Amino acid sequence: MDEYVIQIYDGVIKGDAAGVKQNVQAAVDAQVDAEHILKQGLIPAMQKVGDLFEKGEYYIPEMLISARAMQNGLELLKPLLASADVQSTGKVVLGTVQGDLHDIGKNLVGMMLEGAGFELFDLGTDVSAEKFADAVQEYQPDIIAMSALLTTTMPSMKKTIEILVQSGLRNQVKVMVGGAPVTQEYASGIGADGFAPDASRAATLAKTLVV
Ligand code: B1M
Repeated sequence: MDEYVIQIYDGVIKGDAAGVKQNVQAAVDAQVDAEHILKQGLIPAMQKVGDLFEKGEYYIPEMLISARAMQNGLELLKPLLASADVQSTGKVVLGTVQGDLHDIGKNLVGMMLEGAGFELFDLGTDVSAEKFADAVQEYQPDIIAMSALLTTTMPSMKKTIEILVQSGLRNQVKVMVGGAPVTQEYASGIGADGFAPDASRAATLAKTLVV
């Protein structure tokens, strides 16, 4: 049974999307538990990819390719995980803030979060403060994750936190921020709960925010 899982793990690290899909399907057909495939194969593999990125052995393209391979496998598992009511690591509402259309980094953060076992609600780009607040009420997430790539759109992160405070929602959700112009200092200044400089560390940070 673990033969499949080893191949899935190796496939994600190598970024072999077709191989991962094939092996996840073969494992499912062989009645390997979906949660086992996720927790012993896909999640540890993405953790390893994150480690390689943080050590400077993998770069953004390798991480993206691995994340896509992971997602190929995850898509097959999602319906099985949902019907088995498998506990996720937590729920995250993710989006690029208002006025900002950059989504490559945000998508990578989303993939790493899914790779870490989070249930993801991706609101896309150009997400207003009000839309983030509405999503907190609708999805009841543990975390709101905001990305900004433009210096001019960073204030929208502050505005979102203010709207959460005004609507009485701030205490029920953690807020994490990131994106090339964002710094730890800025995050602390606007009252965010955390900042991560890259997608790998975003997944690590999210895990610490839900314990
Ligand atoms: Co834009 N753009 N762009 N652009 N663009 C930048 C960001 C810029 C730095 C280029 C430059 O001038 N050197 C500059 C911003 C300057 C600034 O304000 N600081 C800029 C500009 C000015 C603009 C326009 C205004 C240009 C114009 O029209 N005059 C315009 C704005 C449009 C808008 O958003 N309203 C614009 C448009 C575009 C394109 C549409 C052409 C395209 C976006 C395509 C897309 O995303 N679908 C684009 C691109 C591609 C870039 C560059 C070249 C690359 C950005 C990228 O995807 N990087 C960029 C210059 C550069 O970086 N070399 C640039 C790769 C990605 C993986 O990294 O997004 O940083 P990044 O994400 C990282 C981390 O930041 C972190 O993790 C990710 C992975 O490790 N991270 C998080 C991101 N979000 C996080 C959230 C977290 C935690 C970590 O927690 C929640």
